[in-house]
Amino acid sequence: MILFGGRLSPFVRRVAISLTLQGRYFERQIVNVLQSDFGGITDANPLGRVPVLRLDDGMDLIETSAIIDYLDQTAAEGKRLFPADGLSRIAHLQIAGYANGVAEKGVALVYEAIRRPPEFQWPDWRARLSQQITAGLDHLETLATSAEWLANDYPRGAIIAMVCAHDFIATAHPALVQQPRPVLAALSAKANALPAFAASYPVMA
Ligand SMILES: N[C@@H](CCC(=O)N[C@@H](CS)C(=O)NCC(=O)O)C(=O)O
Repeated sequence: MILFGGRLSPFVRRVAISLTLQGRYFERQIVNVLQSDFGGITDANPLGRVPVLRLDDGMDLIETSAIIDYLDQTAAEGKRLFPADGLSRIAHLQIAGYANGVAEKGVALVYEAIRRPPEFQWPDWRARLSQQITAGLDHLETLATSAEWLANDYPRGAIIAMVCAHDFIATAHPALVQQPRPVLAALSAKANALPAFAASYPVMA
């Protein structure tokens, strides 16, 4: 399999960590979608967005949650990242949903604060995005108190999503993680002690 995407993307990182923890072999192809030709990714995804996971049969999968659903549906015994069914599956998907939401707002703020030319800056919109990220992280701090690790300290999919969102905001918008969120910080520290997390820690392009 080939995973397309950059080193800053929290979504690409979620997929990379999920693949690694499931023990799957994959190649990384670094793509910068902010280039004028979308980094050449439009053959794989006409929307020009990453992550894209190219399967061994050549099929291209898009959307982080759909990609991870594929990985779970085809996982080896004991390697599922989310509960297979029931209320617990819904609860875990909801946590991942909040985490992905924080990541989405963080990506939007990257475009606003870092990529948009200074003459087109809109401070009110940036303040709104920052407020949403802050509120989202505060909510994740509450949700993280019930984070469940599997045997051998194998993190579940919801933990991967929370840590990817937290670490992305810490990298791209450090001012928004100044206020203490000790549970989330401890979760991130524990996860990043694992090679799958450490090797994919976000890097500003
Ligand atoms: N909902 C999508 C979001 C993916 C996304 O926003 N990816 C960003 C990179 S972090 C991207 O490709 N942005 C380029 C664009 O949307 O033009 C997912 O979860 O996969």
